[in-house]
Amino acid sequence: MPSSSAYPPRPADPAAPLNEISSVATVVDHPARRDRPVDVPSLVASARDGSPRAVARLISLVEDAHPALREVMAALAPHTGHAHVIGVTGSPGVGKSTSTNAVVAAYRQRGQRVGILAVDPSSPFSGGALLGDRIRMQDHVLDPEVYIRSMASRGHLGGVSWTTPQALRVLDAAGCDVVVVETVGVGQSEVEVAGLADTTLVLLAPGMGDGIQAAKAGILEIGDVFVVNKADREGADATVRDLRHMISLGDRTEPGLWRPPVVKTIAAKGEGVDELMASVDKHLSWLESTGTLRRRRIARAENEIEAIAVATLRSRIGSLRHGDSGSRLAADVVDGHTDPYTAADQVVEALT
Ligand SMILES: Nc1nc2c(ncn2[C@@H]2O[C@H](COP(=O)(O)OP(=O)(O)OP(=O)(O)O)[C@@H](O)[C@H]2O)c(=O)[nH]1
Ligand SMILES: [Mg+2]
Repeated sequence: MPSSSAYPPRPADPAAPLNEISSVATVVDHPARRDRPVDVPSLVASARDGSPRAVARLISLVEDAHPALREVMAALAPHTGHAHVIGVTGSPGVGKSTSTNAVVAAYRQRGQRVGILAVDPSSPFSGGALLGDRIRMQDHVLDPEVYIRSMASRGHLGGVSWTTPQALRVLDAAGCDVVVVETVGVGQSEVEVAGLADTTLVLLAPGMGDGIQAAKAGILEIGDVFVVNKADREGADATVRDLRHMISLGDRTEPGLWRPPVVKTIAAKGEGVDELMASVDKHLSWLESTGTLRRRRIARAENEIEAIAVATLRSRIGSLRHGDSGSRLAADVVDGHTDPYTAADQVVEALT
């Protein structure tokens, strides 16, 4: 796949597996699917037993914002909180999928169950991204202890902040020890997805101005471990040096704070992956020993609650809009009988 994952949204790839595309397309085209009954208890039980099909169906329910989701999340709740969530972010083509593949292989060698979530916040289709990821992560496609899933997260109900945490819950409850979230696409969404992880890996490649680029994108603040991938290319050491320098200028050098290490890798050859794993392990120990893990997760849950609450309010406002009282209020504003602030107050009152 070329690194064209940003804009415009790419069309669904006709060669991608059908169920992946249809789970997205039906949201828009066939609302009837939302009414299909779901046997939540047995679906959840199958997912907990390790059925990839059940896990996939549960994530489709998330993507579809299916009415059964409330029951699903209630059933999953007691089984969550175990998985270490690792976010992988960086510019298109920097080697996120290749690195994910290598990291997942290392976890599999430790006998851990792994989930991989490729999130594309910029596209309402997941088909195109999936094909590329499947190729890059082909080492694991047939491994029953690895769940790979691409997710579209734009198009309904509020994007990344709404869908990704819920998909993470599914994978967590399904017994994953580790979930790797790769962000496809660029921009603010990288930062957003970093907020969902316990440990965020920021990937860079050697090249002019990469460091400056990183500082600009606010990426210096979100990285827990920096990875200079493609170290087989010229300039890797300079990029490492630049990054270390910039980190040392930041405010993360106080004692007790985590000082992000910079690791050099050639993901395509698996070089440097041991060191990367050691850094990730060390970060997890730090998270646990300082109580930061719990604090981060509480902050995450706050965001998640807010996203769901906002989505709920928005959909209620939506139904109001299509009702009589909505258009009456609007007409009053147009006719000068009331002002938009007063009208909005009435809408908010009606919701609560
Ligand atoms: N030379 C070199 N190439 C690499 C290395 N790691 C990955 N690549 C290549 O870089 C290209 C992009 O790698 P991906 O892993 O797909 O990158 P990505 O960041 O996931 O890309 P998007 O998901 O499209 O943003 C592929 O052709 C890889 O084979 C490396 O260490 N050295
Ligand atoms: Mg990728």
